Amino acid sequence: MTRQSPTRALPEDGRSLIERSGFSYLPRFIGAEEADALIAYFGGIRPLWEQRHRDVDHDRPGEHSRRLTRPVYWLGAWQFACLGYYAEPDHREDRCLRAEPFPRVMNTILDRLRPILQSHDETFEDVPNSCLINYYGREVGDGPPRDYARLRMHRDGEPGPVVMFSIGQPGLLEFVDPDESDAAELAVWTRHRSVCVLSGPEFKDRLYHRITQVRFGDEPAIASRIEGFDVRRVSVSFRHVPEALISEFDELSTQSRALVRDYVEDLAEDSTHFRAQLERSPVLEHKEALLIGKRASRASDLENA
Ligand SMILES: O=C(O)CCC(=O)C(=O)O
Repeated sequence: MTRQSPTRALPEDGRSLIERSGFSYLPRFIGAEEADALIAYFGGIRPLWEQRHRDVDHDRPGEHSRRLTRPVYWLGAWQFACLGYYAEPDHREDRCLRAEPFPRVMNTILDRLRPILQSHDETFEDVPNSCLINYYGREVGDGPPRDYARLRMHRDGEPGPVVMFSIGQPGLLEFVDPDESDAAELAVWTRHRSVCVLSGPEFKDRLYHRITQVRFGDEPAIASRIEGFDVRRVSVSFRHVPEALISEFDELSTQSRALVRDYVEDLAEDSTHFRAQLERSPVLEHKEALLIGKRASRASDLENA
């Protein structure tokens, strides 16, 4: 029997509550003051433009690399794109680096969500301990602005419900089954201060999700430390990674440490947490990295002489 291709769903405007089995959309769940505290937090950290792939072979740097569509920052456990994200059941080890804790405002909102998470999956007792902060906006500089306000179709591979906060301009969240059609089976304009919860076989396993556009507007203003980039929406997606699989820097394999070391060095410029992580490098490797750094700066001194 062939399944009928779904017709493209008209987007929900995001002003009203949506409850389906495995999906909740909760408009204005985040209080106005909580939203201000989140915006202040987003403006204080320095997100990274990560590459999807990296080459450890220094003779062919970045050969297969592609930048993510948006700058990101992880809390709890950093899942670097180049290490592959955590996904049950096969992609678990050697990919989650211990990151900074959630700020208090996030924990307060998550505490209020607990009964809703329970109603999604009463067997799942773990609380979210890793979150991805996505900055959507456009690059502004000398040329015409390039809009990066989108996120490719994907599924999140961590076990249990996923929670997503939306701050800023409405983003169009679409759910699709690529085996059936490219048409969205459900589309919602996720508005400022709203929360979505996804769980179960339909919304976590069968359907993929993506952000296809973000509206323009001035309020609320979202400042960021990303150079040459105007942010108009930030989302935070919370997940749970088994605690035993969150590694300190020195517990990652040598290969993984080599792939992410320069990101961790960038993060360490602003973060005592990541400075402490770097200090955990095996002593020889740390000395080697310092030597490479010295050699590189000597080379650039010569070039600039
Ligand atoms: O921006 C959003 O609302 C979706 C975020 C998301 O799908 C993710 O971080 O995995």
